[in-house]
Amino acid sequence: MTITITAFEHSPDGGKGLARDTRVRWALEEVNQPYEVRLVSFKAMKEPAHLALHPFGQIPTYEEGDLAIFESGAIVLHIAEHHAGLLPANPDARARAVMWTLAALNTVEPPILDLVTAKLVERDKPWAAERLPLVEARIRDRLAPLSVRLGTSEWLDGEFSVGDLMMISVLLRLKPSGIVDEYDNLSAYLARGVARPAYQRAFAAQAAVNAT
Ligand SMILES: N[C@@H](CCC(=O)N[C@@H](CS)C(=O)NCC(=O)O)C(=O)O
Repeated sequence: MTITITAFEHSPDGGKGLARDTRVRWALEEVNQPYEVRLVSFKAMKEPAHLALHPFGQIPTYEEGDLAIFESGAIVLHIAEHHAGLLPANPDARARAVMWTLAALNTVEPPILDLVTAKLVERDKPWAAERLPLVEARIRDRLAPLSVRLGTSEWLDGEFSVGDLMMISVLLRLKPSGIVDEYDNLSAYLARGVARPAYQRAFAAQAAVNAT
């Protein structure tokens, strides 16, 4: 069955790979599944056809046969559950891979999104300069323990898993801020992630869309 995902017709980041279709593309590349992409404009995302797929009018979505789902975490976990390569066989290790996926989305990503909002949406507000250090401090509150837990390991829990894929995807949004580079092991972790051939293919595919 054909897998179809949605992505921005013109990504606001101009193809830096920060839109959330990249993590879905990466998961599909890791498990060697071909996929098609339906590009949507900001206008089309808020129209009935897309809203039927995604009630919040966002990307990414994932369609395969009768299945249509949204939320990048749900999509990536679905891919990991149905194809070998992103979840360990051992049940306890699988549970931990899911745990890291949710930790990336629920614990690490929120303050990072706050920083994006603070820099892009709120930068003209009179209180913006005062708020920024608070937002950055909340990010460091997450990165410091993450760095301790990763230690000298290659990945978060043994073999590379969907948990690493999501954590690295989330941390990549911090690259422009330089904050992640304050933690040598996290910086090296990101470098290992983006060096994976599957990530490279996913990045190139989304960059190609945005180059046109
Ligand atoms: N929690 C959702 C967030 C989806 C999301 O924010 N998508 C962004 C692109 S990365 C979007 O569609 N933004 C346009 C909008 O919200 O109108 C997920 O992980 O899939």
